[in-house]
Amino acid sequence: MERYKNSKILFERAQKMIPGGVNSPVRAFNAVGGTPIFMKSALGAWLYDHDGNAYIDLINSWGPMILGHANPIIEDAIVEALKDSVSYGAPTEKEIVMAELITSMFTSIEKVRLVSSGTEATMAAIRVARGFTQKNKIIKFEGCYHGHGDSFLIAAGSGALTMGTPDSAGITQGVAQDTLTATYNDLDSVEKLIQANPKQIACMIVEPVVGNMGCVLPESGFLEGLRSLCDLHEIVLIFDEVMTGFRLSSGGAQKRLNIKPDLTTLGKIIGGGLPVGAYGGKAEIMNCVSPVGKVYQAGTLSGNPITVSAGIAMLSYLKKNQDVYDQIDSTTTQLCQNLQNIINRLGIPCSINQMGSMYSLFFTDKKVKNFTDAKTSDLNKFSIYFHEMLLNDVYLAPAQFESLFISTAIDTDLVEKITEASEISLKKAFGIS
Ligand code: HOZ
Repeated sequence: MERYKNSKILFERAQKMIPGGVNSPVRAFNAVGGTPIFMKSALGAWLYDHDGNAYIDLINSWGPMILGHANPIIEDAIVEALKDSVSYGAPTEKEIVMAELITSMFTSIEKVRLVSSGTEATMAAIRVARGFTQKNKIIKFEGCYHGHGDSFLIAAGSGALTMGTPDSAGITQGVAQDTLTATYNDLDSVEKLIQANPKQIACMIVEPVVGNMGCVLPESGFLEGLRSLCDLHEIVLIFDEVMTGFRLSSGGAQKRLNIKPDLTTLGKIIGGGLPVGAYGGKAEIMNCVSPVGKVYQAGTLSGNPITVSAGIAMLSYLKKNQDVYDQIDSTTTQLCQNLQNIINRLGIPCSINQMGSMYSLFFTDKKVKNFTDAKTSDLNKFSIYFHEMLLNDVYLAPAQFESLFISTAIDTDLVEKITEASEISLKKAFGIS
């Protein structure tokens, strides 16, 4: 029987009403070819599709399912909260608990505002930075992705890069000219932009550890250099921790790397996987936000009681159980070591980037430090590898320019299974018998 028969039928049906048949472009499989797989359910480490196939999940909803799928800690909190109605459009005590949890775990965040997605969080953060500094321009980094706000769809990573549209259509020239683009891990490129635009730069936004051109790590001194430049030139430093927050440590990448930004954006995991976002940071900056200050930002579903209940359950668990990080970090290190052994043994041009429970296997022998390096990857070979991994029951991000995320549900037996699948798939991609 055709392995993806029902997914194909669903994809045909979806394309009649939904652009490209998907509600987020990367899912369409354009980068790897073939039919997107329609998921029906998930439990622990496993995803189940509409054809009865099971896959070990290495995306974990792009990060938040850190405790695996359908985890009772999160699900019980949601079920309990459902009894009290799903939305009020009025404040609740739970929002305070959530804010207390976030500010206690991220020491750079003195005040925080909840929103409904990471995109909303990043859009609001740059507006606040502009309101605070009374300056207009922003610096972002080529290949970094900060959601689909207009200002960020210039040299963007993730799906925008994968679809070949890093500079999106529909962005006005006015918006585009206020977005300046620097090279990740290259402080000179940042200094040049600051010098060419004196007293005009409101903020700099960066993924402290990049997930959206594949996993790319900051070199020693890079984030420290950004911090110093921002201090010197009165620029607000924003860390986009929508993917890394509560994943690379209980205090995100900033705690792990010991650098404090002025503002931080969060998402995904702070709702236990439900739609959510947050931005926060220094009180003097956050006090610009309405109704205290003049920067307007609002939302009926901001601080939604179901989302917040799931988020409180997730963050409380992570706060009390720091060993979660030891576990997922060591699982990921073991898996990456196994992959490196295969690469060495087969003598193939691949390289691996890893920090904590995030990693990418790039189809290039270059050590990937920025967007230009990431683009040297052999995307055809990645596609062959991706499909062979699916046949061997492992679900990867359907694009080279994405990070993978490990959950606590992936144990040593599953690491072995992923390793075996990887060896078979790499051999297939490189035509090795
Ligand atoms: N832009 C997301 C990852 N970097 C993908 C979102 C999705 O397709 O679900």
